[in-house]
Amino acid sequence: MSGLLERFPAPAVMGVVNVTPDSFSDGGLYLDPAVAVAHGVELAAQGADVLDVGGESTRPGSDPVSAQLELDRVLPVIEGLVEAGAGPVSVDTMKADVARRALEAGASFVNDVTALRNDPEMAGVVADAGVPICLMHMLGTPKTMQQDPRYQDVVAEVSEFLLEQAAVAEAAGVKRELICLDPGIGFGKTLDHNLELLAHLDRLAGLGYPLLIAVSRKRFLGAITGRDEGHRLAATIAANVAALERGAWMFRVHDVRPNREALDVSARIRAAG
Ligand code: PMM
Repeated sequence: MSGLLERFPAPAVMGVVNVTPDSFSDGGLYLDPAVAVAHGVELAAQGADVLDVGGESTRPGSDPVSAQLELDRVLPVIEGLVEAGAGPVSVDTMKADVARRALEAGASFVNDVTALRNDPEMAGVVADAGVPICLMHMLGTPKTMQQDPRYQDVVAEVSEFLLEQAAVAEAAGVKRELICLDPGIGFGKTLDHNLELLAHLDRLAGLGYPLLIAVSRKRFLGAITGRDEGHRLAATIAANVAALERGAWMFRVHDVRPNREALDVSARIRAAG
């Protein structure tokens, strides 16, 4: 089967479907499965290449949830999206059991914000299913990650971590061409850390794996613009276009259509150069 870059040509867009009461920008909006499915169908129509369904908030300070609660939230939505033909669907989870059940229900992509560190069985589940995985960098856990994060050299340390976790995945049998990396903007990073990572994304893009980036509506954009979660679209697009210019491949966003349009135009300009 083809690798990620063939399946999802750049710039690829991942639409966010959060089935949580407490995600930072859309918590509680899509707890009703029918509403979440309708939202996902709409994001697919707006040009999302993949829909990322998550049932556990990872906002700073958040507490973990049980696998059962996560399954109760995500399974009906994944099933509904697959039935509606809105896929492909990604499951945003750090638990192997949730990933396994989600894949059985029709998901075909795993997004693990702990990059296989939370659950020793995750790599095996992904390898057995033969599906793509996103490995994300996070310093600490969502509960504690924003308490004074420190690095000597954030770009080097994030790069080193991501390469180590990619090696863990490959050792477990995950195909190299199905692995993508994500620096985890906002996950144990100050404003300056986030900016440094974005400014030097070309170094991360040069590691040899496609690079996923998720800046959508995040707090660091509010720190710069003074705008709340509902008014960070222009800031999100600016950051995504800057990331595309530095070699990012997939863009995880809440607002699919405007990001899709901006990224497509920017990519065409790049290609003409
Ligand atoms: N951020 C959030 C959730 N999932 N997954 C990846 N791969 N990268 C991220 O940066 C990321 C993620 C938190 O944002 P949300 O609450 O808006 O979903």
